[in-house]
Amino acid sequence: TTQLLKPLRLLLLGAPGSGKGTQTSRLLKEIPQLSSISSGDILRQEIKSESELGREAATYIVQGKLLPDVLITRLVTFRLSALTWLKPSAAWLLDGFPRTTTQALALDELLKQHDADLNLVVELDVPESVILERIENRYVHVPSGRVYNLQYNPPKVPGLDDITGEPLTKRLDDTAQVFKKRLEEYNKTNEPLKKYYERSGVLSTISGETSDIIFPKLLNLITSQFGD
Ligand code: G5P
Ligand code: MG
Repeated sequence: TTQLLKPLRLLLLGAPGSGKGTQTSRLLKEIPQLSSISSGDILRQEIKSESELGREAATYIVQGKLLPDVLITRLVTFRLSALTWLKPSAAWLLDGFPRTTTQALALDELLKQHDADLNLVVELDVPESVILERIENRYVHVPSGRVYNLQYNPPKVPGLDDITGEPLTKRLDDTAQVFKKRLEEYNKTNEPLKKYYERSGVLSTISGETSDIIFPKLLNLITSQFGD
């Protein structure tokens, strides 16, 4: 495992299917000090529990559209504030939020009030051509956010989560048609968001066709800046 000497506050960017969730679970395993929040996982849990918010979120998600900034920002910052994440010493990573510059500004504002900041933003750059197949073979365990792929990392028992033995499900938005829409949304919002983080000097890009290629590069980047 890896020890951090400085608190890492990382945001992972990347197209749908680029491996944000996959890299998140590997980092959590490798760096015990880290916690994570995934906006998509939170929304899928809300949908599963049939909350009012979940019902509203589902109307956007099934169309591959982003939720309104106000709604998602309220949801994620509420979770951030409920944890001890706003202490300057906390080390954490975000997957899927912020996704627009409006969301980025709102998060920065909140962090600034607590003398904290995002200190690393990493874009996972994976060719679109290899992503679609991943999505069609993806199964998820909603309560934990664990992701599987029937070829790449299949569950030990078909259809069941490795840890809890609970059933896996398909995501509502993992069809070829909705995926296309999600990619379009990503391509629209990602450039301005990247520019925003480029200006504050925290943006890095890691390219690779597989998560196995990307992970060591990502870990290297983190240890060179935050490790011993
Ligand atoms: P999400 O949930 O944030 P996306 O679209 O950003 O969803 P997604 O699809 O969750 O991202 P990922 O996390 O980047 O992709 O990828 P992953 O799950 O780790 O990997 C994909 C699959 O490939 C898995 O099956 C994995 O096992 C497999 N895999 C990984 N690596 C490899 C490899 O090297 N090789 C192979 N063969 N397979 C591999 O957002 C969903 C929706 O929620 C709303 C929006 O509606 C959004 O569309 N939302 C927001 N709306 C507004 N603002 C926000 N901030 C929002 N956040 C969420
Ligand atoms: Mg994900």
